[in-house]
Amino acid sequence: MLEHYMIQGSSYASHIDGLVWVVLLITTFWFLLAEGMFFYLLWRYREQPGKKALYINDDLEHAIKYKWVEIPHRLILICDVAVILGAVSVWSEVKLSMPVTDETVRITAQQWAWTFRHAGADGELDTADDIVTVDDLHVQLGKTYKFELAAKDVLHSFSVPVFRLKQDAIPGRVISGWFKPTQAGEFDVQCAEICGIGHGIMPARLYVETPEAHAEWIAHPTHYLAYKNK
Ligand SMILES: [Cu+2]
Repeated sequence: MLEHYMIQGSSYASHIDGLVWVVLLITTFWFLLAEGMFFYLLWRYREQPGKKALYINDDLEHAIKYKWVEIPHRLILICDVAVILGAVSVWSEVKLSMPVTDETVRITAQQWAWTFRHAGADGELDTADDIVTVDDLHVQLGKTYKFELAAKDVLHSFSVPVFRLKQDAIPGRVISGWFKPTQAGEFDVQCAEICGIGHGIMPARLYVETPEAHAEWIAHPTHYLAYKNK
């Protein structure tokens, strides 16, 4: 389902993609320019009868050095600063800030399954109507979720490609983060940290549902239901 990976399914997915595009365009531009110049010079100054090769050391004329080394160097530094500013701004939005959230979902990773504790009808965790599932995460389109990610045994990584979200789960720690789904549908979740022999069979499904469909699921939860009303 490769086309799923093109879907920008969260509020910040397009910001992360934008950053990747900026890096790709900048590096492609400089790569093509540098390689183009390299091959042009190879061709232009190839062996020619009667012409002796010059030995050139670091003692270049200042003007040549400025033109070929310092100008590109400064231009690339400007590109670096642009990438760093973009990266810091996206990192701070996705990882360092916690917006006002509507609901919390608790995610527990273990060898080799994901357990999701959903708030249920009251929107509150740790109450009687929580819905606990294994390998199925149900969220409502447009709601902002806080997640609390834990690992029972070893390192795992909660990866949701359509959200452009990836977060390590570390034993002994509860790591908070957030996401806001913006596309309804059924998507992949995959453990993205080698966590033992069953690592490759540690996927889960993400269901992003319209408010009506989500309310319907809360009323009649299906899919690997672990327990309800407990
Ligand atoms: Cu894992």
